Amino acid sequence: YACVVKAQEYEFPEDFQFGVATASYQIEGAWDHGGKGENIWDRMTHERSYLIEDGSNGDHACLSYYKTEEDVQLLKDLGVHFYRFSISWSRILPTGHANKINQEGIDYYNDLIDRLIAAEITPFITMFHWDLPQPLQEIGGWPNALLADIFVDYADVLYKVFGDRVKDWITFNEPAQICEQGYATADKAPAYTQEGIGGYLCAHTLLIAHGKAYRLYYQDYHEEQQGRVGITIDTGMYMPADEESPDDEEAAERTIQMYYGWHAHPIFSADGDYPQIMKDRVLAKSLEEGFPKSRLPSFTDAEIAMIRGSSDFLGLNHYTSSYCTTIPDEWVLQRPSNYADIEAWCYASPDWETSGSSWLTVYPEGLRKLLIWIKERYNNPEIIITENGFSDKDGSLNDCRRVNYFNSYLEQVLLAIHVDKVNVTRYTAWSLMDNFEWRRGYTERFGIHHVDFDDDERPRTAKMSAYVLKNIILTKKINWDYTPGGFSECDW
Ligand code: PNW
Repeated sequence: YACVVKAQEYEFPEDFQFGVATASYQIEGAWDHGGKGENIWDRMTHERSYLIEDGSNGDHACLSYYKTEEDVQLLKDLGVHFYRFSISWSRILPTGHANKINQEGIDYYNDLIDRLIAAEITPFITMFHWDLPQPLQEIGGWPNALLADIFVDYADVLYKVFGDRVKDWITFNEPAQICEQGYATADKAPAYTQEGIGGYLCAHTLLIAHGKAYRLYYQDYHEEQQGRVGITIDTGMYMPADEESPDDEEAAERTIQMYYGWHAHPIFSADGDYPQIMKDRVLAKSLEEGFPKSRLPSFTDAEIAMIRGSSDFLGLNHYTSSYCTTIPDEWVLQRPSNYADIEAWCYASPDWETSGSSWLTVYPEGLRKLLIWIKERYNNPEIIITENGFSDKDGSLNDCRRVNYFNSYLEQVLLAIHVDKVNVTRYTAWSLMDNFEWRRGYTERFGIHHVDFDDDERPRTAKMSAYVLKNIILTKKINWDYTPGGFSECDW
């Protein structure tokens, strides 16, 4: 409680920046308009709609492709410093390859970028937020190592056409979701189930692709454009179930190293490469299983050096936390998988508030602990929180539970900045508006603006949380007593 009182006295630093995020497939719609090619989410939702909770898709989503002016107005009304959005690869390069550029796609993003800049809102671009061009899936998708160079060709086009005005780039959004869920556990497109293998191959390609895209920027563009390139990696905070137990301590550390360090260690650690514990464990398990070598691919020394340090900031997506302990023997999977390689059991405390998403429970202190963990392990990098947010199912405008989430997580950011001296420079709320929540379709809402998906016009309406964030941006403080006009008071 003392901490909470203190947090309320702290202010966000003068140059601290706030923004909101979205992703192309989740909001744009116009899936086959404007010369756009097909991507893996189009294909999966159309051919296997049973994989989506409500059988829906992003064909129309929030119709943001047609609503640039209106969306920029929402951002202006919020007073955000930046807008994090992603580019649909197949809108720029319909086949995925850089031989044919779709000018209509370029025009769409140029218009968005220009309107943002006119409104003094910094465009913060994610190059890849999951919507891989379908033709690239047909040659294997990310587990095909050759995709790294194809991605770099795409990045080259983006720097060339938008880099005069865009200074903040994120290569990939969440390697773990793309790779483990896309190619191993089937929770994201293309929904493959190559457990213990597909995720590792995919992440290996992604890390090389990221490193090369970063090096390309510094070789050909940085001198003239003066921008920055980073990556966004997601993780929960993993904590020992029993703080006194060394076994639990190890289970938690192993989990974060093999979920988060898997992607962060090669880029942000002093030594580079995958975490030692991950290399050791996957090798041992692989040999036990009869593989001739580790299922985890290895980097050459040149690749380790190329990837190490290839990020100007550490982009962090964080939503939730869990407690970890040793997995009971009878639960250990008897087949290769990342889960079995980690061999820990992590769960949310039953005391934590739940949300509209089964995986998301509210534990604000976890964010502060995670920020400290990152600061200590990776030599105090600049951290940009690129996503943080809360879902519900009812979509209520008087969204007190979302307001509680933002207030309490932002309090922990304040404590991390002022007490722990963590270098956090930006905070991004997910999401500007309700949107297509991947396999959950439209059943879970993360927006600070409500979207009416039954109305062909997809009208947006500000929720209470939008006004509360606006007030935080304006005052640089968290005020639990603030109730915006027209809303009813929350009962804390
Ligand atoms: C993010 N987890 O993904 C994505 O970047 C967004 O596109 C998405 O809409 C948002 O979260 C809400 O789901 C994550 O289980 C999903 O830890 C789940 C987890 C992490 C990130």
